[in-house]
Amino acid sequence: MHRKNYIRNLKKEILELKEKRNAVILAHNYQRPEIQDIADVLGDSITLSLKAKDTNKDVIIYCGVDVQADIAKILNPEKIVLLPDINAKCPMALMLYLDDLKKAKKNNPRSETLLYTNTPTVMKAYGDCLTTSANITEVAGRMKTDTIVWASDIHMADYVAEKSGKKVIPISEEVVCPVHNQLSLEDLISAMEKYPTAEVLAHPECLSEIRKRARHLASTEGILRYCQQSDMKEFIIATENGLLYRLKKEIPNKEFYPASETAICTAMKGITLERLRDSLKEMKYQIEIPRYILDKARKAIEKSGW
Ligand code: CIZ
Ligand code: SF4
Repeated sequence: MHRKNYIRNLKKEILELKEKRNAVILAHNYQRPEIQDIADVLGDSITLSLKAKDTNKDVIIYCGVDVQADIAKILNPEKIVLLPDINAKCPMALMLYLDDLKKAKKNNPRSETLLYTNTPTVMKAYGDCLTTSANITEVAGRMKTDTIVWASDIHMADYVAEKSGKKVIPISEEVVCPVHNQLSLEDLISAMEKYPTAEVLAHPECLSEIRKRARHLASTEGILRYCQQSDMKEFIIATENGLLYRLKKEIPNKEFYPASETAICTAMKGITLERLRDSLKEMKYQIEIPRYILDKARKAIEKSGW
């Protein structure tokens, strides 16, 4: 079959199955273009989580990584939540160990613990608060202690310390998002030389030397809003490159350039149209979370104010 017809039929099949299952398709801003095109809702993890919490559909298909899909289940446990790719595991979350968290809590008994969305779900039973990149300053500000134990990316630890004025103690000095961590200053400088009139926008998971050169730091949704409202016409984007597709599509009168051609998260890209179709067809892979984790994680989210 001609490729175009094949894709058209595949999309038709997905839309029919979506109706049949009474499902909603949520897709992260780092997803492949064809997944973004077929999704009902696009967003960063907090946008998608809140959508999952409020949906009246029976099934939530989460096109993102496992630990984010788990949040959808935590916020709306009565629904069936499906992750179309069993291997969509955030490599940064896999760098975190529960033992390190327990040790850090023991060594800092008077500090509250803040966890990033992209941490193993079992850990979420041990955190006081839970945050995404979009609301991290706000959540850190709500916490009662001036010292915070932090489970996740070390660059985000610096970022939240700068923004909140609190002392932030990462549970491990080795945890980074490999996608943002490989985005080098050399890459950024060469993009800035190539596009001298473009404004630089970066995700807080970037290295400090990148963050310092950015006009604005935000989650992917925050970057999108900034570009919509700005008078500027050209932007260099320092985050996973899936966002560029959405920016170009939704803001066609402006220009967007990647800070690095290699900022691609393979865990996010494992979700394809075929896997999305199979997920709806066979109702796989269903997210299941033990009750004790689910209840504690939901409390941490409520305490965090989202
Ligand atoms: O919080 C998220 O969704 C992440 C990991 C990236 C972003 O800012 O969209
Ligand atoms: Fe994890 Fe980084 Fe990929 Fe996001 S971009 S899913 S934080 S590895």
